[in-house]
Amino acid sequence: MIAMSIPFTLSARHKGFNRAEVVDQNFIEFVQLWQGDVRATPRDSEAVLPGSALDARGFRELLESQLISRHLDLMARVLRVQNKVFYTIGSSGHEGNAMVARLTRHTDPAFLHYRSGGFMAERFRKIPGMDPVMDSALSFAASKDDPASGGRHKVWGSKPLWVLPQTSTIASHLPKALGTAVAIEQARRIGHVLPVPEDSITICSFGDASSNHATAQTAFNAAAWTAYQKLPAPVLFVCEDNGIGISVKTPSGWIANNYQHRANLDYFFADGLDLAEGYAQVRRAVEHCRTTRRPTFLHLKTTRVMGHAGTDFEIEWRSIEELFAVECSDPLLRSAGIALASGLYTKEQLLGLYEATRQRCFAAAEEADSRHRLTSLEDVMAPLAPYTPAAVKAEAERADYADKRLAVFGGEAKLPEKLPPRHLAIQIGQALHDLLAKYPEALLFGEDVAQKGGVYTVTKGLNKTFKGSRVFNTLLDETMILGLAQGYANMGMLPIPEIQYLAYFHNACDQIRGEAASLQFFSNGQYRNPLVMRIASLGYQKGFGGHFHNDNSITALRDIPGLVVGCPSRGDDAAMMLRTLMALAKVDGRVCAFLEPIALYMTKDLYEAGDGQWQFDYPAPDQAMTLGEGRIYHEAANDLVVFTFGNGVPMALRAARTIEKELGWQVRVVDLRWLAPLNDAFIAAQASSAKRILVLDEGRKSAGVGEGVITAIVEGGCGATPLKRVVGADTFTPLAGAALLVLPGEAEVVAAARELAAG
Ligand SMILES: Cc1ncc(C[n+]2csc(CCOP(=O)(O)OP(=O)(O)O)c2C)c(N)n1
Ligand SMILES: [Mg+2]
Repeated sequence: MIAMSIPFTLSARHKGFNRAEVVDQNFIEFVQLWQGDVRATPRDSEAVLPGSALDARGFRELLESQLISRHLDLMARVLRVQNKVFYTIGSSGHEGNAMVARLTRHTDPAFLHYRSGGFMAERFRKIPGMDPVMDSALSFAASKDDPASGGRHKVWGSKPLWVLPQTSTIASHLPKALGTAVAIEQARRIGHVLPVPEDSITICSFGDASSNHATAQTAFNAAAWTAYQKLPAPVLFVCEDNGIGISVKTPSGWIANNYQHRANLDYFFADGLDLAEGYAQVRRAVEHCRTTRRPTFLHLKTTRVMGHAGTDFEIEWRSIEELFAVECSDPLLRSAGIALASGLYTKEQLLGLYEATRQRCFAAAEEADSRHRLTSLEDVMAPLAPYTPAAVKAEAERADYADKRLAVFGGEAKLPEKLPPRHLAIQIGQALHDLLAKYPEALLFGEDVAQKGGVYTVTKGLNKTFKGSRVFNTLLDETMILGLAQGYANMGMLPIPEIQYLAYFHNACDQIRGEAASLQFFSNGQYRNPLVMRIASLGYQKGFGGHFHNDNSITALRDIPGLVVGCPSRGDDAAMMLRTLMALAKVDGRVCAFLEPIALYMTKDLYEAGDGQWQFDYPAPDQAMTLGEGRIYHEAANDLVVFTFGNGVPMALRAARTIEKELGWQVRVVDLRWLAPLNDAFIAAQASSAKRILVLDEGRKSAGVGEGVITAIVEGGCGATPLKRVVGADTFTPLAGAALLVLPGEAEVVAAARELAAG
């Protein structure tokens, strides 16, 4: 540790309201007043100070990175008030994270804390010709030219530097960082070619307060669970401990106490305030992670100067003495001391560099302010949900894997399209066999999916056929299942995670809502995490009752921007929809949800027991379905048109018989099949020829699919057509027969038709 006396007298100016100005002035005064001994100037390859692992060149570059980070912060505080910058959460006090960047590679995927200015400036060095100042300025200015997000968010991100942009939701990136680490290792086992070197690690930084979050704990637990089984998980968790989260202090010593002795999470400490001291410590952690491939926890000591953000006037809620003490721990003062004591810089040179960096940041910011911004909704949404229909169709119908199919299904005669008609569960299983054969990079995983084949045996046999490296059980943690999925996707694989019940998707929803579905948007289409999430869903189960196995809330999925949601009612549709979803993922990088109605898994009959009318021929592998394409039963009928999906389809077909008998109406049933995005034009077209309309929605009344269908009907110009809705109640679902009081039933469909007949 380098002895560091801070030569300030607490002048009146230091009591100022604007702590950014104070911190800025502190640096200048510190250099001007510095009075230590100067050693002989080291050569580039020599230690910057005796005993330090950091050489002179490394120190100079790290110092420059720190200064860039600091002046970006200072610039942001000044230009925010002029409306030239739109973000003031800074990195001041955390600039030591530049060491982590220096000691890792630009191909080590990085998932970064928002205080990563130092890390970024340093990582930029890894590719000559890149300019961290201009790129950051464009991001601060929300310019369309911002290379990270195209002006959608102030976010640390870079495609060439393998920095995947993160959302503002603290800790939400830890599961996918671990997932990416696991994927790096798993690639070899499935013969997948990685986009990064095989010995890469992932870097995941976050704050001390964030480490308490459930999503962080999930990742630590899963990392340890993995390592405990001697499976590799080369993730470097970097906890940037500044001792505070906005205004809440982390109990002193908590991070060390909480993580130092966790089994299978290897703890290292580094002083992020002192480059000379911290460098060797950071290096030990990085080397440990890279060579042992074990989850590694680097506790990086930092501080936070200039408050949480520009809007945080700390002086209003902390004592001046406390603020002053924090400001004295500023790592840039420590770096300045090393710079001067080592003889690498004179005071004039150091202040010259400081001011030149300031000028550079301001010049870049002014330039960024003159660049164009996002000015149309089309521009904003362009990367959200890419869709290239022709390419998706071609991919979905691509059936150039005949040999693999023969091997998977066990010969020509056993190909599913040659077998008698089957029900939903079997045909989903067959389709998944097909898709895993078609896509060697596809993986299927979740709770109980392997040997058991899932709670409903839908995935039975896949584990045997495709082995444990491609079809496997995970730990019981939906957040982590979806984090893993994003990790595999980041590494170019095609994950098919399974969520055991819809209620348990809600438990981990943010991993799709906040994370997976937003990646293309916030990276301006540069990163994508394609995945097809299968969820056993919806009500009417006879075997397994209660709300949590019968949850019918589709709303939470429908309003996730960019998410595709499909819901089949029969096996042949399910097979074709899965092909389309996999093609959407493969071609356009889309995030997809497939809601499998549990109550229809084993349904074989439609009207009478034993009629076998809800079993269908398996569609040959070159058959798929266009996104948004519905299925129409009794197309010519128009006395009544029923819009429905999932369990509603066979229910509506049964009710239609009664209605035809009783009211003499011809009834058309329209299976929407795709619940997000809803095909408004298709709905309006079907409605336009209807004399009466019934919307049968097994989901809940408020904000459910039915509302969207009715809106499409009205906006499509059919608002005058008599219409009724039969829909689930806004309640949780009770156990046993009482469940049917909550959910729509056949009798209610018939009753609604009668009401329409009565006018
Ligand atoms: C899930 C979530 N809850 C709350 C917030 C609001 N928030 C932003 S930063 C922050 C404090 C984080 O503190 P810490 O993890 O220590 O990081 P630091 O800012 O100190 O670097 C909070 C509560 C958020 N972004 N995400
Ligand atoms: Mg903190």
